[in-house]
Amino acid sequence: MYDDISKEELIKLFPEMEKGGRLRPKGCVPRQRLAVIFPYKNRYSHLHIILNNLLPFLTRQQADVTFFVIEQSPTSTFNKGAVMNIGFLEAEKMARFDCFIFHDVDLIPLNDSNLYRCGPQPRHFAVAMNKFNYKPPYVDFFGGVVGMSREQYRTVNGNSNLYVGWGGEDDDIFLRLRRKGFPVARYDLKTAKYDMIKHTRDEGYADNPYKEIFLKSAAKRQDIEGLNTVKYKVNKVTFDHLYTWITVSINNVE
Ligand code: UD2
Ligand code: MN
Repeated sequence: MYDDISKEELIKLFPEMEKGGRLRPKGCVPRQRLAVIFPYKNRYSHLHIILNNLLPFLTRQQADVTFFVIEQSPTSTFNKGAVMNIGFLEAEKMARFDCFIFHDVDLIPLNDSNLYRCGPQPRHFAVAMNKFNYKPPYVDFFGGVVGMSREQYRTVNGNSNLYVGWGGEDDDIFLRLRRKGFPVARYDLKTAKYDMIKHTRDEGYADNPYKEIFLKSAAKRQDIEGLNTVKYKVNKVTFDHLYTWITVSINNVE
């Protein structure tokens, strides 16, 4: 299931999807409507490999889910926190989603009991990964795949937009959650198990050298910087068969 697959093959495999990338079960109306948000830049093959895995997985979980690809313009350094904020805001404009799942484009869930739904606590889904010998790398790890309700994401003021380059944004939102009194929910290591498709660091995605400094002020900044201050421009929206694809520029950088 980790082999490359073309978009055309995927469309043939999942003809029942609705325009804009919505999958929903026949014969029942799920209680939650999910938005899966992929922060994305130049990972075309990963995107289709992950969909080849997530589509059957979420079909088995009887999910009503719409996929959003939020693509940052190619010339600027990737800012995953800002891209996730944009995904949340743009998805909100399209429909009333109950649950937002922010999903690395290279993480494949391995256990069907890892239920993609939101609850009273924000959930960290990707606890155990091949990359870290199927154990969390540290106690407060909140990276990879996480789920939050609309209210939870709004209460913490989303992600910080300051983390340009690799690292830190996941620890920042963990501190935001803690400050607002949200304990994080996690399934056990057998359930919350993932494989990361093997990859090297993307070009132009160097470690953010300021991440430790920013993390010190995470709690102080939280209400004045985040979802309520993200500056962006939508360049194009495409309602494709497999996903709603939104290309964006951040902070006036084309
Ligand atoms: C870890 C975290 C991830 C994030 C990152 C640091 C895990 C499982 N995940 O991932 O959640 O916190 O560290 O910021 O530990 N992306 C692109 N194009 C790019 C760069 C990134 O599409 O050029 C997206 C893509 O969805 C990718 C995600 O951002 O999966 C995280 O980037 P990564 O896979 O390079 O980082 P990684 O594996 O160290
Ligand atoms: Mn990765």
